[in-house]
Amino acid sequence: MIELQQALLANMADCHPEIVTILSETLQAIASACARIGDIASQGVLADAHGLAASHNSQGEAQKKLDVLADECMSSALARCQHVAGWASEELEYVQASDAHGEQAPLLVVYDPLDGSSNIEANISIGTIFSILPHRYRGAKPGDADFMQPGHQQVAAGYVLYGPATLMVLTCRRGVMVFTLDKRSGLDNPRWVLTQDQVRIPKATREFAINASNQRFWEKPIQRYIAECVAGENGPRMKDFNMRWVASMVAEVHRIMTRGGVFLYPRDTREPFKPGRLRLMYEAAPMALLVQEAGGRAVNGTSELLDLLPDVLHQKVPVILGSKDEIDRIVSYHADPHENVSWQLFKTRSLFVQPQA
Ligand code: FDP
Repeated sequence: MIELQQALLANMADCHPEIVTILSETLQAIASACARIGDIASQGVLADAHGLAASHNSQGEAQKKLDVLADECMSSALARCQHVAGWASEELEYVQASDAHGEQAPLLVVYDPLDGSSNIEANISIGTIFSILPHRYRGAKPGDADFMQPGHQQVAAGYVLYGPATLMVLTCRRGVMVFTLDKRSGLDNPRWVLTQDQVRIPKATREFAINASNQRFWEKPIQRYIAECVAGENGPRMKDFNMRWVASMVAEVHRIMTRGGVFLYPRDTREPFKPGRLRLMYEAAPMALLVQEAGGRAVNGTSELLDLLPDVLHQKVPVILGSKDEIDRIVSYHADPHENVSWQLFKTRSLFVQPQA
């Protein structure tokens, strides 16, 4: 059985040994924090991890107790890691610079500690998403500007899925690996066993995931794509499709990693100044890197998610990702000038930026 450290050594065999050590120790710190989050999540009510906390996050959204506990697990692990100069969390308003390592450490970490919060009390799969970026301007503690890097600068990215099994899906830009947590190994030295290597997302699929209750707010290219899927054998696609919606992006992406599919949280007209629901840095960019490394594609409709430069820390974007043939098709619908005049207006850059409070 190959464990995390050994698997990382083999995966990064072409890298300088110092880089391998830095990345491997950082990923092990994150993996240990996630083992702890998974343990708290699995205790549920017994760990007082259900229900609302008495606080709100930076976006003014009510925080769940598990959001707060998960964030504490991640931030305390990162504060101890000598390779991490700073971190940004979906749950925190500002970036955090490491007291001890902020000036010299080579890495920045961005994370969503608890994805799919609405699933907690229903005991449905939830997850953690993380992204590792270079700390380019060493000698000073990192601030917001240091984190504003496009997704293609990521050194590594991954997610942990707290489902029937706890899985970590990881890329160091050399394909995608899946590790399964051996829950009997305990929390002091959790054992993550490599259970799949070089994951490939099938190019073709007959499955899509979208929150269909928002249909009336979608733009025309998405209306067209979903209508054609739903029309099945009788429509222009001449084949039947299946639909799934877990309401946890980690679980949706993992299903796509397992058997292909398309996940869409598109731009909609509910809140024009919030172009999408998902965050670029905490959710979209790390998932895009994983999907691309597994042979899939991830876009906002017209552009690759990995090319988007964040304007603000908590920027939201439309997310459309998964099996390549379907994403190519959806992009072509967005490019069709007859499809959607309002879409062309939306492409004005100023509308992508959320006004600051
Ligand atoms: P959540 O807010 O519950 O953490 O992060 C956003 C997210 O979950 C995604 O994981 C999920 O795909 C989506 O929101 C669920 O949105 P709906 O409430 O529209 O279903």
